[in-house]
Amino acid sequence: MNTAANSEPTRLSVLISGFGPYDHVPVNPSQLVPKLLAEQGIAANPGDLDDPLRGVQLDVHAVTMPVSYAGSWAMLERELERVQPDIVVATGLKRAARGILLERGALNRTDSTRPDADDVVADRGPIREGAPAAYWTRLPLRAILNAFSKDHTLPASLTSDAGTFVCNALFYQLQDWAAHQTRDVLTGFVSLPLINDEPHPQHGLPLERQVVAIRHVVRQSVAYLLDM
Ligand code: PCA
Repeated sequence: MNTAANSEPTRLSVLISGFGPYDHVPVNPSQLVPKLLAEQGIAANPGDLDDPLRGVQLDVHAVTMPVSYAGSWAMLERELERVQPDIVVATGLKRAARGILLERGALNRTDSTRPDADDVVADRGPIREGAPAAYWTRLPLRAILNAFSKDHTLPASLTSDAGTFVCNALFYQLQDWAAHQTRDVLTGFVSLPLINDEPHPQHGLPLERQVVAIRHVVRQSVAYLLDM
C-alpha cells in the first residue's frame, strides 16, 4: 500500500471480533478486549516517531459473536460487509493457555463432541466441502511476537492448533472469505487466556495485559499493511 507523504491521514479500519460466554466461562476475555479497544481507540504513541500508527486514522470496530458454528460466521460476515475492514483480528478464549497464542492457521475440519450455543454437535468432517485443507493466517506473526518479546509482561507463543470447535471453524471461514476478496485484507486469529489478576498466574493474564497485546497485534498489522 502506497502512502503519499502528505498531511491527510491514511484512513484504515480494523474489525476485532470475540465470543460471548460459554461452558461455565461467565466472562470471556474475547468479548471484553475488542469492546475496550473500540471504546479507547488505537492511536500512535505521541512520543514515538517510529510508531506505524503515525499519520493513520484507525477506525476500530468490535463485534461479539455467539459460540455457535452457524451464528458466529453469519454475524461476522455481516460485519465484514458493513465495515469493509482492512484488518480483521478474530479472538477467542483458550482456557488452558498461559498467555497469548498467535494462531498460524485454520484447518478445514470440525471434530468436537461439545455442543455449541444452538446445541449443535458438528459432524466430524470438513467445514467447507471441496475447499482447501487449511489456510495460513495473514497477520504478521513474527513481527507481533517480536513486539511482545520487548514487553516482558506479555507471555506469548505461536501455535498451529486453534482447536476443532467454534474458534477454528470461524477462523477457517474468515480466511476462506479473505482468499476470495479482490483486495488484500489482513485477517487472522489470536487466542486469549482466561482473565487472571494474580501477580504470577500459572494460567491467564490480567485483562489490561490482554488489551495491550491486541493493541500490539493491530499496530504491527498496520505496519505490515502500509509496507505491502
Ligand atoms: N473459545 C471456544 C469457542 C468460543 C471461545 O471463546 C473455542 O476454543 O472454540
